[in-house]
Amino acid sequence: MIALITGASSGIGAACALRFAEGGYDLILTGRNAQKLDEIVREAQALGRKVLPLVFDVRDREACAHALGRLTEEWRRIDVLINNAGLALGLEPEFQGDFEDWDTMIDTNVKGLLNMTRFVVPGMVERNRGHVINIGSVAGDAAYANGAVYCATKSAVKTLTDGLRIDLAKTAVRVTNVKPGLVETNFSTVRFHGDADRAAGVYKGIEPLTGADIADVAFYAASAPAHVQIAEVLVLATHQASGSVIHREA
Ligand code: NDP
Ligand code: 8X3
Repeated sequence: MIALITGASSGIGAACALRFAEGGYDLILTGRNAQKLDEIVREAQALGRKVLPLVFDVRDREACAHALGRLTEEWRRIDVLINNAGLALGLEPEFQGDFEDWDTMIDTNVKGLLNMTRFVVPGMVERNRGHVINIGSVAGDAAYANGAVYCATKSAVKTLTDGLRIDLAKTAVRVTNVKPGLVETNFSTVRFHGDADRAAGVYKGIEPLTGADIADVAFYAASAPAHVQIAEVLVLATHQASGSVIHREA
């Protein structure tokens, strides 16, 4: 079995790579940072699996087409696509947000996910076999203060996931939206443009989820019997109740 995981060089994607490797999958791992990706490739190989790293930007449609078009017959039969690559940039009121941050979030979280879906899913339909797992977010359920554009991209992920499930209903291909809450990864450092102290504040006073917690959920969905489709899973830290209700110890 083969899983293709986007954004596998860090956080949730890296954890999914290791979980699926442990579970017996060979892996196609993607990301832009070749060095960080290589570390995960070596960890997954140490678990005895074949791993193919592909370095490209999911926003670049030509690069996606090129990378996937060059797959050998052996690697082409992708069983699970995890559309995980994504990011938030900035935390400002909608009327003051940065245009470039908005473009990057929309191009990555929405159009990048669509690029990968468009290139990988036709093969699944042809084989009448496969599973698309999109990493959405609690942020897609409702807007929270200063996060409207990121929330909108994750709301789009929900709609695109539901739409794909509808369009694939006559096939055996399954579609899942895994929606995490606070997960301690590189996410907040990226959001705050490298400000690690500000990022650490996001996880203060609460035990957040880990990438491994989310990887377990994705693996569970992929391992369900063929007639069971886990459509959507909201996964929160115990002291988080919604995108904006978080209980923190003083
Ligand atoms: P990280 O910053 O740790 O990882 C993000 C991954 O996405 C990296 O591997 C990065 O790789 C990749 N990536 C980003 N942009 C691109 C791009 N243009 N092309 C290819 N790869 C890209 O964050 P997380 O692991 O937390 O985030 C993973 C997903 O989970 C995201 O979609 C995020 O929105 C979602 N999520 C995160 C939550 C959290 O609290 N952490 C909660 C809910 C959802 P590289 O830099 O090598 O390109
Ligand atoms: C990431 C979780 O709550 O920071 O999607 O938006 S949150």
